[in-house]
Amino acid sequence: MEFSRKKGLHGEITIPGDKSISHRSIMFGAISNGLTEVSNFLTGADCLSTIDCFRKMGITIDVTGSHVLVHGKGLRGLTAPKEILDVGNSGTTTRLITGILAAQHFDCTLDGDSSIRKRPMRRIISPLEEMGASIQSLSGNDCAPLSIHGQALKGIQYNSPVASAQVKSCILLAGLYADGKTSVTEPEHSRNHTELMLRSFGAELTTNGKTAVISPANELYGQKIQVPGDISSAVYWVVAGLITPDSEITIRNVGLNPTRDGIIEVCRQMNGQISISNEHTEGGEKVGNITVKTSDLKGTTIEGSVIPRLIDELPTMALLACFAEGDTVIKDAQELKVKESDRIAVMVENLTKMGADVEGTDDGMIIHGTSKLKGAVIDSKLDHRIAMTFAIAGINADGITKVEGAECVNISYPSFYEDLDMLTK
Ligand code: SPQ
Repeated sequence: MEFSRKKGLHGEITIPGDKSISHRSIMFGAISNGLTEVSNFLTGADCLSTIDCFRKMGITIDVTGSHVLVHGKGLRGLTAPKEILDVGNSGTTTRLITGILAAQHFDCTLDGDSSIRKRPMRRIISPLEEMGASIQSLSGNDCAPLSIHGQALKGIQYNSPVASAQVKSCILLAGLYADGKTSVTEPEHSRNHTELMLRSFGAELTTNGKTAVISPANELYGQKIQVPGDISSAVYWVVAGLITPDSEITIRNVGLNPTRDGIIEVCRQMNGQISISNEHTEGGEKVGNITVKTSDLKGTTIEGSVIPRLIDELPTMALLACFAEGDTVIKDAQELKVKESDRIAVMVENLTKMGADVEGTDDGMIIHGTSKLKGAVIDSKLDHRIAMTFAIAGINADGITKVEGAECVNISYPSFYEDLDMLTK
């Protein structure tokens, strides 16, 4: 798909539902008693993979547009799948579902696409093994395909070496089935949707600083869930509004959970004109409208505890930094290397092709702002966040930018190009 320079992005936009919350609504609904009703569900390919996996384990799930009904069968109601569970491109499906599968009364195999087959699973296999689980990486490289032999589990106290909501959630889900309390302590706070949602489904879960503790559960209960807009999808319009001349964009109904809102803080630090209105709470999650205007940006350092609060937005923030005066340093973000692609290497390679002045480091990037990009052929590596970031780069560059594999936006934001058309008309 090709992109060329645009000016004056104006309008209001409503982005699709949050991917993390959409996945969890299916998983937690499936293992609860009764009906879970989900509104504004994200029908991106990743969340459809989660639905597909639970259907293969006997759960009826009705999808009508973004309205989803999950007919839960309780903690012990899943049945052995007859086929391999296909997680597609989704790391969240892989890691969270493994926590549930480790404790079932059946065996199964889980596999995904070529990107999933490279993503590290040792980070969940080790703590689950400590709980008594039996999980084998069939290629012997600690990646999918994974063969899971359901077992009785015991509660553990786990000190996670990484701030990862997927690791934390996997262990907490396994903890629902364990014989005693299970705790997870993280080096920094990662997103806390699992904690908030499991509590609302009836789990006994407490948090104390960076530690979450879950008790074994007898039953969970189906819930009504209103999914807020995904801040990780809002970031494309936030950055487009800040860097495209003569622009003002309002993004409505965005989830502003404090464990996810790092972009607001960093955009302000960079002198971005960004404001929040109509802030309120919906189903335990903070929500509001974000308005951005074209801004004179300055470089900054992005590091430490803010990193897990904007980890998926960092590629797009690196583009933002190209349009800031001075240097922006991104540190402590080595996790970027193990996402759908190596997001440090892919950003450096593609931004450099567009004429940006950027260096990759072991744990991030250093971007010397130049405010000038030129069109190039971009290999998205089929990473949705890379494809969307370079669409926004393309409308702010001289000449033509061609994004290869552009259709991968379907993973998290199927209507991305229609929304881009709407804002650039
Ligand atoms: O699901 P997947 O493929 O891992 O998706 C990504 C993304 O960019 O959409 C990461 F590549 O989001 C993760 C996120 O990075 C979603 C997530 C979650 O829902 O719990 C948590 C983060 O991952 P992690 O490894 O830091 O826990």
